[in-house]
Amino acid sequence: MTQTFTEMWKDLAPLGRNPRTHGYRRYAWTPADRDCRAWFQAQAHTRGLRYEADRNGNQWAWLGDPADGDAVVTGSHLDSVPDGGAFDGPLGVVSAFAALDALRARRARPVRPVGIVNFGDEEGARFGLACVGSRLTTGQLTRERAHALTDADGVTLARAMEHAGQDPETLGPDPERLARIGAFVELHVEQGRALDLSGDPVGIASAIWPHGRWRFDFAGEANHAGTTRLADRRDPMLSYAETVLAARRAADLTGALATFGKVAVEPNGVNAIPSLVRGWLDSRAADQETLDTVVTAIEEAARERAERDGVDLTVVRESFTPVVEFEHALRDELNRLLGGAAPVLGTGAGHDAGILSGAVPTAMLFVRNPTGVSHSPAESATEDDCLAGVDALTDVLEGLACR
Ligand code: HGY
Ligand code: MN
Ligand code: MN
Repeated sequence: MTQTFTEMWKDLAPLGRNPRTHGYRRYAWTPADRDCRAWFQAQAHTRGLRYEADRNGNQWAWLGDPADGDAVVTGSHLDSVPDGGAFDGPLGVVSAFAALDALRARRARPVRPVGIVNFGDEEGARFGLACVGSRLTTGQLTRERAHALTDADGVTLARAMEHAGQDPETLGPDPERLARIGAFVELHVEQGRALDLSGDPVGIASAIWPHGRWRFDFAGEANHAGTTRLADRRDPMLSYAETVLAARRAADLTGALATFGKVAVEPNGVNAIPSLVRGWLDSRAADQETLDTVVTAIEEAARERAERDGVDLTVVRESFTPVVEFEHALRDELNRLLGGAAPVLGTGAGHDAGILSGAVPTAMLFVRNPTGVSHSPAESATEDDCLAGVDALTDVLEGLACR
């Protein structure tokens, strides 16, 4: 039996949810990820869709034959950040299945293949790099680099994939698959309050801010916390702390965003001065120049302080996504299909749609988030708004695929 939006949502809800925090921990190639993938495959099967798992960890469900080309694809991702919310990613996948059901209920006849996708490892919560499935597909991430990605326990992505029964040797660009896609539309919960403020349940994306992740390694000297004179210390925690404050100041001054949200300390003992503090900077800005300015300012502040502390600093840019301006023709077409009144919004959040945008015409729909909170268990959207999102996506699929 085909499930409704609400039934699918209920079915998916317990998978990978931590009982203590109520947040999701759906990391790539873990049992929670496997359960989400099984859920996707089952949804494809109950609808009689053609199911494929590709070489790069993405799942596809097809109405019609993708080999016919010029396909209209929708979907998002099912993985999460550490203790993420229920909506970021899954809303786009569940809405995709529900919209396809609605298309069928309308007796709309697609003249183009319609695909639903679950992109693998969008958040990069386990291996540190976001949008792994879509980056591999477009060639923005090489197999060699992917193989070397390592989680916090030292497990490589290649090992984790093998463990999950996926062959890591076949990772790599998939131009044939991309060539079959005529349009990709990702529906996503809004990760801000623009729609709440404008009073609209659904909006359309204009652009994604340029953004990236930088790893700051502060290397000092481990020593006894009770016997080492302050003057004799080479304490990387001090350099790190100053850098976090400098990041906030630089972001404030430039109108950019800069966040240290993840930190690792060695040896991580209460009574030991750390030998190493490793902090990850996530920074985003409306334009490239501002992003360069803020990251340079943070790095300069970090170097200055590290020198004073006798600490060695290495900064590595682990990932970067340039500004994405979604294709205007497709964006305008979506606007027309939705009655011409949907607000058009930019976003600071990254998405597989952004990665794909260099290879295929891509657009995004946003569904109102009443608090704007995201990447947290408090992330939310009302059921009415979710259903409005499904309606909008159905109109878009009908308009694009059923002419
Ligand atoms: O981090 C991001 O912007 C996205 O949600 N992956
Ligand atoms: Mn996210
Ligand atoms: Mn997302």
